[in-house]
Amino acid sequence: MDKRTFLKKSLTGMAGLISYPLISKAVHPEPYSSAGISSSMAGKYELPSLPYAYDALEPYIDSLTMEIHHTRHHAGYINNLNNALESADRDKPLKSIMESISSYSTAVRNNGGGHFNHSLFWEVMTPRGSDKPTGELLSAIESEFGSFDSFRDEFSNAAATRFGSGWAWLVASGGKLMVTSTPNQDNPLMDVVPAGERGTPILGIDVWEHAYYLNYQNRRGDYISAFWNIINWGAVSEKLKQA
Ligand code: MN3
Repeated sequence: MDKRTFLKKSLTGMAGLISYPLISKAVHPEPYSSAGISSSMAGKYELPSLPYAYDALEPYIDSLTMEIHHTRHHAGYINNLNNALESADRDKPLKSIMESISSYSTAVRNNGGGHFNHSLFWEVMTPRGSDKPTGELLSAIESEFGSFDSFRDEFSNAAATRFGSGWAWLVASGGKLMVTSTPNQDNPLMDVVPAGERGTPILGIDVWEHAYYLNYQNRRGDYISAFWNIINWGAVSEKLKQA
């Protein structure tokens, strides 16, 4: 193969790779709120559209990870949740199911948690992340943790030290803020979580390997550091107000 043919082949190969994420670049104009997740008229939960394109969070989270995470993992939890819920529970808001999760099956706990957690996760990220919150949220963080940097360290540490699969959270509870982490797809709304760690999650990071492995492999710490560039502090502030 001469140099020109080689170059041409390489570029064609690259074009194939580059065009792949563009297939599903649809952006949903309407933001949604994880706080108000309900099933549709048909009594089925549906996959919410992302409020940004799959490649919008690059280079911090790559397009292919976002697409697989949304269309396969999140969609899978929703499908399993729809199959696991008894018909009498289909009209209940997801939040109220979370709050009494001890009376549901393990399948509802894992998949209902998966649906709630991922809906929140998409919502608290943005391609236009700022490095810090402002206003009431910043004051609340500073009064609780001493400084924004201390909060950032505590949250990052909770995410880094969660053994195996799970989530780290910033939680509003009784007018206070705290950092917690939960295993699997549990979250701080669930009545199976220790009482002192229960509350309304207002920020969360998914530390399951599927959330970062394609780009970061075993470097969970690098993924956690990158997350701070894409936090939607406006959405987190809104959740604090509603908590
Ligand atoms: Mn996930």
